[in-house]
Amino acid sequence: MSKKDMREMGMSSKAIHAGQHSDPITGAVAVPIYQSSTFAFRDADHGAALFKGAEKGYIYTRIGNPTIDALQESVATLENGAGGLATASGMAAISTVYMAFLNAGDHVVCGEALYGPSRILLETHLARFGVQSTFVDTADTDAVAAAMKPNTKIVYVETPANPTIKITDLRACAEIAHAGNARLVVDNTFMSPIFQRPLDLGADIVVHSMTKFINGHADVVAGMIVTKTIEDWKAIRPAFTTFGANMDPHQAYMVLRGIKTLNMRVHCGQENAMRLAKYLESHPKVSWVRYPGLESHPQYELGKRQMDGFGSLMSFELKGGHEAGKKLMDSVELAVLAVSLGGIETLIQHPASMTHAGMTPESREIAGITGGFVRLSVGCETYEDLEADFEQALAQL
Ligand code: LCS
Repeated sequence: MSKKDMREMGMSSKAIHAGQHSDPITGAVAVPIYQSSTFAFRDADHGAALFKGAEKGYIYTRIGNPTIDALQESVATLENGAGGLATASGMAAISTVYMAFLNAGDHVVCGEALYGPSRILLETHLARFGVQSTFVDTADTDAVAAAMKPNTKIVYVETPANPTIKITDLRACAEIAHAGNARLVVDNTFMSPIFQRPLDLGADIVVHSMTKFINGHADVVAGMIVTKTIEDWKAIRPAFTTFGANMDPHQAYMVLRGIKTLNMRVHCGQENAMRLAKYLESHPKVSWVRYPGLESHPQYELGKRQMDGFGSLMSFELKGGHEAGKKLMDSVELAVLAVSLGGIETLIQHPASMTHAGMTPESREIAGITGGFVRLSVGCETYEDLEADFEQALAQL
């Protein structure tokens, strides 16, 4: 099937088939793991032609590998992008985009509440190289516009954001970024391409922690960059290969295996999340629940407009504060107390003492991450078992 035909298919067909062609030599249906660091040249002329780019082929796995290529094509097709670059981790994807496009003296507008290290990367590390950043609530598009400077090169947005589940208007942010000659980079980890395709909404680059939904089985750390244009893909590649952000072929094989069931998993998780969000919202020990599928979400209408689903991530606040937050962590039995998210299993964590403990207390307060704040990634277990687990755990508070 040609690449063009695949792009016209439904999401499940894409997830199962895009990039995952039968092996031309053996007919293997599953993409083989080309676990080789280097590739032999037929002769000196062949080697020279590959280096010159006059002939297509493989040289060295940091630069290209057939198993990794299959995954790049798979995710780029799902995201409607021109090309993908698979990285060792989600953080490697984000830092590679920055390394490719930023120079000393440039400026980034970034969401104030997002995955902790994504902020620390700018605040602590890129600042050492003369890159300035302004952190704003990107759900407030006026604040994004006000933060733009003549030297702003990137607007970086996570939507829904980790862990506040705030939603950012991607079309509006794309317009603001482009009016200032900057690129809009979107972390699409929380939605996966099944529920949100930022490139279709005007973004220039999507990054993923594929550690989460795309792989989905809590057994791989991996990332991906997808560009809207082939020019941006070519512009990122030198930083990608030189800084060494590439993944390993075995990692690529694992993610290719996981991605086949992406569509089913995210729909199953969403169904459980919707029911559990309603249950938690009506529970007397819970002050509020933030889930994009609840009409009580302040940006419910925006979410419905720009997303094809609501996902399975939510946050909620316990009335009992920090102590209740920690007690709930120790009381759940089926939900697993662990960081990360987007796996087939339900994961729960306490951001104030775990993922977002590295933020200053002031930044946490601005972001609304209180002591009683809980983040929940709902998996694909039998719903009744999940509700029963929360029933018994909340009874212990
Ligand atoms: N982007 C988002 C939205 C994330 O949630 C994470 C990791 C990353 C990027 C980084 O990806 P990694 O390098 O780990 O593949 N989020 C985590 C979390 O919330 N708990 O543990 C990891």
